[in-house]
Amino acid sequence: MTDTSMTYMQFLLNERRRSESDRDLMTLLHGVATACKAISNSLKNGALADVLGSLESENVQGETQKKLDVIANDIFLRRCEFSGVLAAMVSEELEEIYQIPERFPKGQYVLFFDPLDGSSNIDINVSVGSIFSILRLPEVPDVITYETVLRPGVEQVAAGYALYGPSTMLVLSIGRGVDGFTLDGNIGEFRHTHSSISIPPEAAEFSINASRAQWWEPPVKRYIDDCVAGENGPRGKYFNMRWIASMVAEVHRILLRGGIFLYPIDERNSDAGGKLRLFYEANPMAFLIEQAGGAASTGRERILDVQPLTPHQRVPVILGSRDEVELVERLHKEYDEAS
Ligand code: P6P
Repeated sequence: MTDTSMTYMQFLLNERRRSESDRDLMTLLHGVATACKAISNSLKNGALADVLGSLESENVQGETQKKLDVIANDIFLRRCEFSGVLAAMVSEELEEIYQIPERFPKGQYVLFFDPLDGSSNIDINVSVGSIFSILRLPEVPDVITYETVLRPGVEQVAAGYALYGPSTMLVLSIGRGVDGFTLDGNIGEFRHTHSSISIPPEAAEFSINASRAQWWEPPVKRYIDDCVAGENGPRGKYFNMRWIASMVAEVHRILLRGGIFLYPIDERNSDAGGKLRLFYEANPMAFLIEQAGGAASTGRERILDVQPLTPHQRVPVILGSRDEVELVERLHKEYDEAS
């Protein structure tokens, strides 16, 4: 039974004592949680505040920025840059690496973040989230370049997300399992509500943008067709489908009740390498999913083993209940060997 009286900070202090975890990492994780609380506060007034709608600008992804994309990005930068533990930050909303201003001390951590994922859902009041990933640099050069931070996801020391839903939650792993915290508005603190989250190995739900079926590779089409065939098909059981178009919400559901999420490479996104970004979507979610006993793959490779080549690199993402992800990987292997 989870002790819900324990706050996020008490949890972090316990973890630091339990495992001699780095004090600086805990400082950074506190800053991230503070940023998420501030973003939650910005979101909750919705149309009552002048924060909805789009700007004229585009981000590095070529996506029209929502006002809240920029607000959330600024919140992460302001709430974390002064911590004294960061070497740099990498944001989905910034083309260049964010160098820590000279007026602040620097540290050995790099924070990657998508400040507001699923932001196309904001104007229709559907759940969105923030995703973060933390890397510890073995040494800190004077100027951090992309070559410094282009490290595989297996080197992450922590990752997590905030889910701005009916309640605001923060889900975190520092490499010793996955825990969930719910924001208590009465005290302005995240409280420990989910201990040692574990994904069921089997699934009865799949998540995919089915409007792209015409462009899928055969192994993906075979897997989805077999799920849709239900009890009378090769899987011999019914599968339900969910698609929220907010990765944080999909991953949260999968962590709590199992399932599989697929954003595969297809004919339309293959030139870009897929849709979802490696550094601040795929890697942190893969870290969490594996820490909870699931699996995360491109279909052909473990996501955490992908060697990054460019800072805003995109990859195919297939993650969730281990048995399902391994089945999709087998279908890709059979297809590739037969091709
Ligand atoms: P589509 C949101 O833009 C996002 O990056 C993920 O959060 C989400 O899973 C996916 O893209 C939705 O993609 O093609 O359905 O709009």
